[in-house]
Amino acid sequence: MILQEISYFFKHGQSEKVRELTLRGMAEGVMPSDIVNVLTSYMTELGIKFKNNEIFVPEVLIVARAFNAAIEVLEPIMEPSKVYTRGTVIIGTVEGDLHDIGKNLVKMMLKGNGFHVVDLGVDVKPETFVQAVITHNAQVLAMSALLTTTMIKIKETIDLLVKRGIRQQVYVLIGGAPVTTNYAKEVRADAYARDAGSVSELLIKRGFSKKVL
Ligand code: B1M
Repeated sequence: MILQEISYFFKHGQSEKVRELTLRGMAEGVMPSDIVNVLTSYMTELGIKFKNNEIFVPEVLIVARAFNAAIEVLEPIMEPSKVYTRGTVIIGTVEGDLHDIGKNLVKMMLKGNGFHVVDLGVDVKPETFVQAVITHNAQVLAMSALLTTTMIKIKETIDLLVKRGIRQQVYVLIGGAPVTTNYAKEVRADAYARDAGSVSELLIKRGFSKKVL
């Protein structure tokens, strides 16, 4: 019932209602993943309408805000243990790109799986990513790109890591709708993850294991 209510208000872009119902859902023991599934399945529908010019940027933006309102409630619940970390991840959406829903989901999953995450937000310049890797001595750099026109920024960031001589120190993980395994190979990223759920699994398989703080 509560999932249906969340779905209804989400489709109508009512952020406050979505926030309130997500809080209520948590109190009533609803699984966070069930709420995320309700939200993401509608985002796919929305994408088709957007592509077909049935809805426009303002409507999409309103729903995106409602999505992030739910994630803000769910994120602290997914906070990692205070006694261990699997490493530091720098995350952001590449320069020129304002899409942050997928990136926020990836962040939430990483945190929930014990990674320390530094979120640089959206429209992140290659230089900013590289500086953050150095400043935080990060083990992983996670870049999200949703536009075919901004994917190139992933390559530019990796090239800059090479130029600064730190490419080997950081594991580069990329994702986002237009990104593929082949693209990851082409730009010499270490890995591509198809969805937020597979990111932590992939990193843990690659040896990012728990370190006691
Ligand atoms: Co934009 N947009 N948008 N948009 N938008 C797309 C991406 C588009 C495919 C829509 C379409 O035409 N069908 C299209 C891109 C076409 C292309 O390049 N091939 C598009 C366009 C064209 C644009 C504008 C140019 C439109 C315009 O202004 N005329 C403009 C660009 C603005 C900019 O960024 N500079 C624009 C604007 C916007 C809004 C601001 C209105 C809004 C974003 C709001 C926000 O994010 N806060 C928006 C939205 C919401 C979308 C759609 C509808 C939904 C994206 C989304 O959030 N999906 C999208 C259509 C679509 O994707 N179906 C579309 C839900 C989310 C959970 O999925 O982000 O794919 P996604 O994340 C997935 C995976 O990709 C993966 O995990 C998630 C699932 O678990 N993932 C990673 C993502 N990042 C990852 C990183 C990883 C690993 C996995 O490791 C690091």
